[in-house]
Amino acid sequence: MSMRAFKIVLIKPSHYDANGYVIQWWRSTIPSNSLASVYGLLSECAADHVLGPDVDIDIDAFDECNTIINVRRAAKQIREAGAGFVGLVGVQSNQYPRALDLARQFRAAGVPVVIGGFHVSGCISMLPKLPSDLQEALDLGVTLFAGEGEGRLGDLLRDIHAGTAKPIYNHLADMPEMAAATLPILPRRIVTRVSGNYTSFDAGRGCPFQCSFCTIINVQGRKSRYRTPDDVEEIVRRNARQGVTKFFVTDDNFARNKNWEPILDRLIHLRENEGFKIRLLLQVDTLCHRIPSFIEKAARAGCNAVFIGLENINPESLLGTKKRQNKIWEYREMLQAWRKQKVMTWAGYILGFPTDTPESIARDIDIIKKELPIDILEFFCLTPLPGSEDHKKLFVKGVPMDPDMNKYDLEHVCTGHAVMSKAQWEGVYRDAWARYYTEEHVETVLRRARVSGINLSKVVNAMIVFSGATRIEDVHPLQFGLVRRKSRTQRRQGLPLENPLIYYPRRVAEFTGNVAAWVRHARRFLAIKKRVKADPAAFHYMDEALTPPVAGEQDHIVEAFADKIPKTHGAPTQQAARPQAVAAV
Ligand code: B12
Ligand code: SF4
Repeated sequence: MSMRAFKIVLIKPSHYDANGYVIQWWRSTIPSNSLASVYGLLSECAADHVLGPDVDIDIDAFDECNTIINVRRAAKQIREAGAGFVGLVGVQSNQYPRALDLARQFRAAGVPVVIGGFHVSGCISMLPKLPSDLQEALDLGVTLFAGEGEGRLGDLLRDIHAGTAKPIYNHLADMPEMAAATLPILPRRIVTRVSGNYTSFDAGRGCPFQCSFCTIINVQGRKSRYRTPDDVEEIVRRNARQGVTKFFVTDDNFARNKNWEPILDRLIHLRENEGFKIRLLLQVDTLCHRIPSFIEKAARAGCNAVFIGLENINPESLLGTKKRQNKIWEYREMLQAWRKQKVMTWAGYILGFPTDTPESIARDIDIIKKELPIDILEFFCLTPLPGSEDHKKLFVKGVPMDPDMNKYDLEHVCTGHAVMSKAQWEGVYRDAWARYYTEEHVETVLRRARVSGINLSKVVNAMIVFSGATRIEDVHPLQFGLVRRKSRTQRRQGLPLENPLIYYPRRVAEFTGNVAAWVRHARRFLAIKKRVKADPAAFHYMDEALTPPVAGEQDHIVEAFADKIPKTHGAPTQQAARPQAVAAV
């Protein structure tokens, strides 16, 4: 039988920096689970010969965060194969302008293009009409894929192969079950482009909560869906066979995964009885410490860093966004429970809730530093992300929002604020990083790590990256990688290509300047680490954040917000804020 070819090129687009250059690195730091998922689904289609026994499906996958895409070569490969398409994968709103620029080039070369991910799904799920940027894609002849791919990609491939692909595939009304869903696995050659050879998988999707700034509930639904422990074990075993044992579990809240315990038990078994060197990065909520054995088992299963959706410490702000599940009076106990298991804690903090002012934010960061034993804190601007309730409300009311989706990366201010001007809000974002990562606080965090037995190198390295990424590279740490790459020829549509004689000398100066800044910055933090390591007193360090809460006594953090704590079940009884407690921070 003579074989025909069908070539698929998957690209996870990055996004543009302030000068219109693609943000990409020699090595990225966080793997793309969307790429792993879609690659897994298409590999299954290839193995099942969904286009017939005589059609050979060949798939390439690239994460643009760590690879410069050669558009001409990819288009040529598809044309030479005689059939195929480019899939732009997991496209978030901030990546959509870049995706559209790539799509434009591929369409000009006559190649079919499909775009999937949160921007397409979020807009189609929430907005009363198609926004102009999605319409622009349709006008280019691009296919939009809304909803999840599990169980649907065979039909899509058959349509593309037959030349009958529809403009829009909308599967949002029908969420696929995760039990026995296809496994998200990338080949080792793609995983090794991520620093530390981390890969990822989602053990579940959907979230029962209702935060108004969140897109997840409107795209993946409020009903939680889970992979089986068998499938998770298989993901780990198959990755381990190719030498990959470090995983970012991308569930927005693994603590609410119904199968968390059997999954962790399997991983514990693999580590303790079969010698797997598993490392896990988990995302959890602020109430996870209430689940018996959860934290202990997570640590035994290899979790050495955990991301906690703290979002804010002001109960009024949390309530305003329907984040009712965050109970600030339990934060310290929860953080201490992770420290007891020697797990590094990493929390996200959102700036720009309606009641926030520059002064209140500065005060809140100081409270956190003094009273909560968090290691890494990262900041975001509250952003009306397409797909969220916040975005829908503003869109429907016609409230001005920045039309440039490239800025919806949570580092830019995209809409107005009740109290702060745009400049104030932007200033607050910049200052927040500097306010948290002072040398004095780096030392405090390292002393806390020393006394808690948390790996000092891991903490200091993370602090170097999180405090330096925005200042030195002007990118959020979640977009950071090792050694910035900048292709002169891959510039945002509408911006001119710069003269090489001007571009390259400037680029060399910028690159060497940044390397020198990183070296200086790292040296300062490493000197602090050396000092803490050499100090025997560090083993007996104690401060308010490390002091276990005493039953019946109220924390300062609770006192500071006493009048804002809603009367909900389990909340501490309201008392007037003690003036000296507020003054102390
Ligand atoms: C893991 C994660 C990351 C990781 C990795 C990214 C990734 N996509 O894997 C990291 C840490 C890098 C990251 C960073 C950011 N993230 Co993020 N991230 C997530 C998270 C938690 C999981 C992503 C995931 O794996 N989902 C599961 C996959 C399988 O779903 P999916 O991408 O939708 O893909 C399915 C379908 O859409 C479809 N599909 C997707 N692509 C394609 C392509 C084709 C051709 C087809 C046919 C089908 C198809 O099939 C897939 C399988 O079913 C999501 C929340 C969530 N629950 O999804 C947020 C989320 C995607 N992130 C978000 C944001 C805002 C960011 C940041 C901008 C903010 C920040 N500073 O944190 C940065 C930006 C970084 C950058 N510019 O690259 C938002 C995006 C919202 C929006 N409207 O854009 C989300 C939804 C969270 C939220 N706050 O609401 N993120
Ligand atoms: S922000 Fe987190 S907790 Fe809130 S609805 Fe979204 S996924 Fe759930």
